[in-house]
Amino acid sequence: MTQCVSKELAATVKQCWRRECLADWLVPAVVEVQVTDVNDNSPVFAPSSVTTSVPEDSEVGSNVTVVPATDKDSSFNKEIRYLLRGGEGRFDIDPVSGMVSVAAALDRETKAEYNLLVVAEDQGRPARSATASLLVQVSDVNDNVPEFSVAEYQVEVLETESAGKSLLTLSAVDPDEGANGRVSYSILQQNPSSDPAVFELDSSSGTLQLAQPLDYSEVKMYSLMVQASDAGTPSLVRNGSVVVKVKDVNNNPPVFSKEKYDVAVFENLASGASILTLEVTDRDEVSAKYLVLSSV
Ligand SMILES: [Ca+2]
Ligand SMILES: [Ca+2]
Ligand SMILES: [Ca+2]
Ligand SMILES: [Ca+2]
Repeated sequence: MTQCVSKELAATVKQCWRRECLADWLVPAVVEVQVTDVNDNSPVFAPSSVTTSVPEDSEVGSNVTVVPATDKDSSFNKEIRYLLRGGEGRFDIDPVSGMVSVAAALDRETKAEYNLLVVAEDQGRPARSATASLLVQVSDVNDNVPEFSVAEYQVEVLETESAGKSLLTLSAVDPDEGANGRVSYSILQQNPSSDPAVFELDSSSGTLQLAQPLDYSEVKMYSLMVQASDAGTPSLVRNGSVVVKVKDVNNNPPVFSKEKYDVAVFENLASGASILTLEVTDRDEVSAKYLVLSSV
């Protein structure tokens, strides 16, 4: 203080002091002190780690979350601008509000979570910044229909196979999560139809079994319309088909049209002349052969 006061002024004050006139100098004054802010505080995230989830069918532009930061300085030194790092272009951030939004279509089956970094930077010179981690989990939506491994299943079965015989196992894949991807199987239609149904399908394993005996001479081929449905709400379904070919087994004897044939033949009949046509039927798909076992 002394250094700032001139020698002349100091001498005057001394003299005044001596002359007891210093009171004239003591004038009340208001001193305004302006403290200029220094950017000595970095933005602070609270909390600095956030986990949130967003449905995979969220529209582009829809809000995800805001990860706010504060800054104890004033003016530019506390004015925050937000930036986003990571996210493969799927997310955007509003630089002023810090609102994170969806920037491109999401698909949980392709990528189920994104690790993002939110950066808050004040506008001081030099600027100070802070980062927060943001984990965005993409939640499942039932957006996949179960798909059969083949469009049409084919199987051959001997007509003599008994009920309970496993014929084949259907398999449909649904990449959704939990109930949305849990597939169950059913037979919608059997052609030709029968009551009771000839086939049984295990709804959870997809195993197709024979439920009734077969008969090639009755039905040579069955065609089934099957369905795979997931347990989502609403459920998504896919139809498929199964062709079951019944294979003939020679399990029926040929049957003559008569038990006994009486025929009168002239004694002078030329050898090789035909005397009788035997009518034989066979329920199997084999041609009958004839043997003369004995002649009387
Ligand atoms: Ca600051
Ligand atoms: Ca999807
Ligand atoms: Ca599904
Ligand atoms: Ca899905």
